[in-house]
Amino acid sequence: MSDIRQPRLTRRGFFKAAGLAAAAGAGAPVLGSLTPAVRSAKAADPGFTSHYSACDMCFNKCGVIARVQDGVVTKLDPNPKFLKSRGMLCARGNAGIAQLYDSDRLKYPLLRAGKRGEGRWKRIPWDEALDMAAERMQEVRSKYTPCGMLFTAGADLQSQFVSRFAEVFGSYNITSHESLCLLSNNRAYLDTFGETPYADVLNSRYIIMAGANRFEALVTPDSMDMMTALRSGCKLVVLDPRHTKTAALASEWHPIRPGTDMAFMLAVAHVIIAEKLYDEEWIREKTYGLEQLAGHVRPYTPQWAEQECGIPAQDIARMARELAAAAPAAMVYPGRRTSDYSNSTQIRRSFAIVNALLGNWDKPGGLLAARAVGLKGVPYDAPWYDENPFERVDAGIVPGLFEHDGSFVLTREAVLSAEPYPLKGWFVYKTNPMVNAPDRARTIEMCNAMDFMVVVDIAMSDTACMADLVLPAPGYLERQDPASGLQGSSACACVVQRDPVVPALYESRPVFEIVKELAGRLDLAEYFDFTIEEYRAKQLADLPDAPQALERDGVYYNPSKVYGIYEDRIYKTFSHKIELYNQRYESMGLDPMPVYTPPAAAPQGRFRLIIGRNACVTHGSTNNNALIHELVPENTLWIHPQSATPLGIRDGDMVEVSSPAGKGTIKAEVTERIRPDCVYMLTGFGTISDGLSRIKGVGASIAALLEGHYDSVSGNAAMHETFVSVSGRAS
Ligand SMILES: Nc1nc2c(c(=O)[nH]1)N[C@H]1C(S)=C(S)[C@@H](COP(=O)(O)OP(=O)(O)OC[C@H]3O[C@@H](n4cnc5c(=O)[nH]c(N)nc54)[C@H](O)[C@@H]3O)O[C@H]1N2
Ligand SMILES: Nc1nc2c(c(=O)[nH]1)N[C@H]1C(S)=C(S)[C@@H](COP(=O)(O)OP(=O)(O)OC[C@H]3O[C@@H](n4cnc5c(=O)[nH]c(N)nc54)[C@H](O)[C@@H]3O)O[C@H]1N2
Ligand code: SF4
Ligand SMILES: [Mo]
Repeated sequence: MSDIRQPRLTRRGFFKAAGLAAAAGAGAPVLGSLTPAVRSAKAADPGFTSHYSACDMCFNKCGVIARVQDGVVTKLDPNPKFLKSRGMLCARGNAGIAQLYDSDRLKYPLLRAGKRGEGRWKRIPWDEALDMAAERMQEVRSKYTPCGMLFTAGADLQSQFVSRFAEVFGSYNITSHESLCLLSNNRAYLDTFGETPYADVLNSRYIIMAGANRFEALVTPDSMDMMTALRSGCKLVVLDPRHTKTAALASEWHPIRPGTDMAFMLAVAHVIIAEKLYDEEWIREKTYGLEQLAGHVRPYTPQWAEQECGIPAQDIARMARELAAAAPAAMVYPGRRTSDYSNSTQIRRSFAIVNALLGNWDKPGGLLAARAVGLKGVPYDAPWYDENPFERVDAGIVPGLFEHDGSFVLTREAVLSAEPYPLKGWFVYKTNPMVNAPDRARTIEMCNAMDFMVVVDIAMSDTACMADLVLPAPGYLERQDPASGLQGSSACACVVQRDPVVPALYESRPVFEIVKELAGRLDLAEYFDFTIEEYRAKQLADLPDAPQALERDGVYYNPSKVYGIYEDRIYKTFSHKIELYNQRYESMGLDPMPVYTPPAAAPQGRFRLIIGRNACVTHGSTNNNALIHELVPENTLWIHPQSATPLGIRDGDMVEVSSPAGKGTIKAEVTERIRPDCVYMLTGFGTISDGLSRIKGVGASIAALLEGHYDSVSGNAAMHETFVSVSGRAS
């Protein structure tokens, strides 16, 4: 762990930090033991140590310097040497202390004492908890084969240990949060460029951002680089049914009709091809299928697209020309979350195709290939279990399922139907499907279908409160994590790791230790016969300079090639070129080029429910944080005045929202920042767990309203396919 020199804390700075921590730690034993008198005495002599870490308040992993005073973390600062976040921490990053010292933290293992979900628990010792978990998992394994256990792990540096455990236990039923996130986007780019891209926002001259919100849905370094790019003259066009903060700062905003982005992109491709705005040499050398694409997009004129997406034809044609003039330092931003529609893969293919046509690839200002980080994998050979079924439980339903991530929505259906075989045990680590998967009622049924469900979390999340056994985990400031390679487009290819800044609080234990203990009890100890220290040494074996850099700077940079990576490389596609036309799709019976079908029209009197982020909130995991709660205390239903007025709904009224999946009561926010045919609400409210003291029952749960649609190619959740009705209600 690094102990780096920092300027001495000023009196004012100390009080600010102490106040922050005190606000965060109401009731927490560590801070509680510091009386105000002790605090001011310390202010006169502010001795503290500083420690590098990586923020975990979202997946971005921004570099952090934690101040520790008398064993207490008093402040989190950004690591100025961490280029991926351009030396910044966001509001959630600053609120990390409130997570560490939250009085709602899980403190010891809890065994269900009442009915499932009832919230009655019995404290048990760790040994008993681990013995029982191993025994119950063994029962599932012998009754239903090893594949009868499902393992679900969220975005985390230790999730690889959960996957490793699942595989040696013998189950290939592993799902990640990714099938609720960006898998259809990944599918589309893999099937066009052979890999998923990073966006060189910093050097771009023209960006079309459709269905992404970089000034609220923060992705580093893109969110910061977008500001810099705009100041240096980059043009940003935003297509979004909502007037987001990104739309507000953009050069142009078009409130596109939801579900019609493909119409826009096909028309852009039409103009580029009809006016020969592409580089012929690029097309000839690097791409496959221009002729087929030219024929395909001929009918998709801007005039046609205007009827579909509502953006004027002359604007579409102008944007196509402007994008082409700026190419290759230009892009249709690839976006991330594509949990939009049941044809999301094909929608995102249309984005990828426009980038491919213009050669916005592997050059400054365009989309970039992954850079070499140099971190080594730590392979292992999982044992073979003869009794196992042939495939994952969600296999064979969609053609483009990712073998290692699966589809949460399809897995849930398999659990409920017990087809093709029963799944009766569930190990959940650091992910919260009760809040983040669509159709909460189905997720509750899924929990109820389990013989045994264990959740490892830092808080009594809605998912944890449905479990049989809940195990308390330490947060990122309390644990040692393996090294992780991060990509930050042209900013960096780097490695970070974590060491405990303070010892783990209460009885919390990291999931690495949990699976190691379970492996020991299940005769699988040989697969976990290492420490994290040893694991890291293997990961860093090819990077001799890394340990010293990590110690000195908190981050190691690999000076690997940024541009021109594909100059002497073939593409990992069927044709070994960038695929405008996808032959593999054709052989699988899929459209080799995206074919437009209009989105379903809203039934009379109903609205399309759309989802999206707030810069201060991460999904469902920070809403209950004491500091963030002050900024975002509840969610509201955005509804346009044209829609609200005929329903007699005024700003601030309580309204009832209902869909075929469920209903909720929420405060209306009557605003022109959304199209009249849509309504919007933030995720993570309307929770049911007693353990979330600040937000239980506050606002409405969007997960309870969303229906469980999925993308027909990748199986990714399709969260924009639900129509809701809204009615006024006396407050
Ligand atoms: N503060 C914060 N930052 C985050 C996260 C967080 O939870 N909080 N989460 C992180 C994660 S995991 C991810 S995946 C990314 C997600 O990053 P984004 O994908 O950029 O995030 P969203 O807010 O989901 O943005 C989707 C936008 O699409 C709009 N939209 C809905 N339907 C349509 C449509 O049909 N067409 C178009 N053009 N637009 C549409 C919505 O109004 C919304 O503004 O954010 C990351 N950053
Ligand atoms: N309605 C709606 N649903 C969505 C989205 C949306 O925008 N709207 N976005 C989708 C997207 S893009 C994504 S990526 C997913 C994300 O979905 P999830 O993976 O469920 O993400 P989080 O809500 O961040 O849940 C993280 C869980 O981990 C716990 N946790 C936090 N830190 C720690 C820790 O250090 N250790 C342990 N053991 N637990 C910890 C939290 O308490 C929480 O229960 O949600 C998807 N679902
Ligand atoms: S974007 Fe914010 S919450 Fe996410 S890692 Fe960075 S500082 Fe932490
Ligand atoms: Mo995500």
